[in-house]
Amino acid sequence: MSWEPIRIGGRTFGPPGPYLVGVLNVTPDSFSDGGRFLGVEEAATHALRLAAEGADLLDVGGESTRPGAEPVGAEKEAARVLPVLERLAALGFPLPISIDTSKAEVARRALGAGAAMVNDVQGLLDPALGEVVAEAGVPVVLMHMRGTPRDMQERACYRDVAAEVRSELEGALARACRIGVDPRRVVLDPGLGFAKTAAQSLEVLSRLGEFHSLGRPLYVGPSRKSFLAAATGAAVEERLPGTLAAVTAAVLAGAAFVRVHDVAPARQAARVAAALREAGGAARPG
Ligand code: PMM
Repeated sequence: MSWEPIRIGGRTFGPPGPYLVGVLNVTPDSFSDGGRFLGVEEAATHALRLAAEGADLLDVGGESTRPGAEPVGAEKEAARVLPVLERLAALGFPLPISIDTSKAEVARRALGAGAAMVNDVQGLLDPALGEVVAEAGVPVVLMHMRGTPRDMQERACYRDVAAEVRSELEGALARACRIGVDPRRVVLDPGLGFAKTAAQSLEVLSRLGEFHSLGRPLYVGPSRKSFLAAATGAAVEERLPGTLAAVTAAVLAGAAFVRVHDVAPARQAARVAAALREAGGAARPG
């Protein structure tokens, strides 16, 4: 669970965490909040609310990654996120911001508009994005998935899901290093719900401790996802309790960052889980 502190936008994020990443989707079609924050003012107001609720970071995305989502072009994606980043900069937004994108052009422009980190659900599959990250010297989240949001669920085929996701993340880290990304700036995410069935996402979360041997801080995004409904059948707007159970499990297993839509309740759950972890009430991850 030990990792070197990582600098994000002038702040230091050291072990053990957990740090709360608030989600701001400026998309018409994200699965749980699509269309809610399309206007720049609504988006900025929501970002300020997430900060006031205790987020440590803000993750801004302009392309939906829900299963089956249609891809959007770089121009359209940039046109959604840049005005929001500019507005947040003008307001003196207090938290570092990551840009959730797999496109080099969007990342480059977002970093120019004040983003301090890149969050790539494709794990730097596109070397051009790797070059942007390496050149800017910013931290990056490499998330595991297979294929694209359009076809990823067809690729949810594993003999040992946790071992294979771990080894593919190791490959993504090596790929990033070859492009020139400093491994000390890399955060790794097993990608709950991406190219995984509900049972596979649950297994990856329950075996998160196995990912510490990668030597990097771990980031997880369970918020409102459909794997939470496997046990309960809860509709997307009813998944907060399930999300908090998953946040608790992730923090007990040593997650450094948890990405959530509902920051205030998740922060309370994460703090209790962290206190339990500290108290030795949980199995210590390896
Ligand atoms: N999940 C979503 C989008 N981006 N990024 C990372 N690193 N990890 C995730 O689990 C993740 C992500 C999908 O959720 P959303 O549509 O609610 O943003």
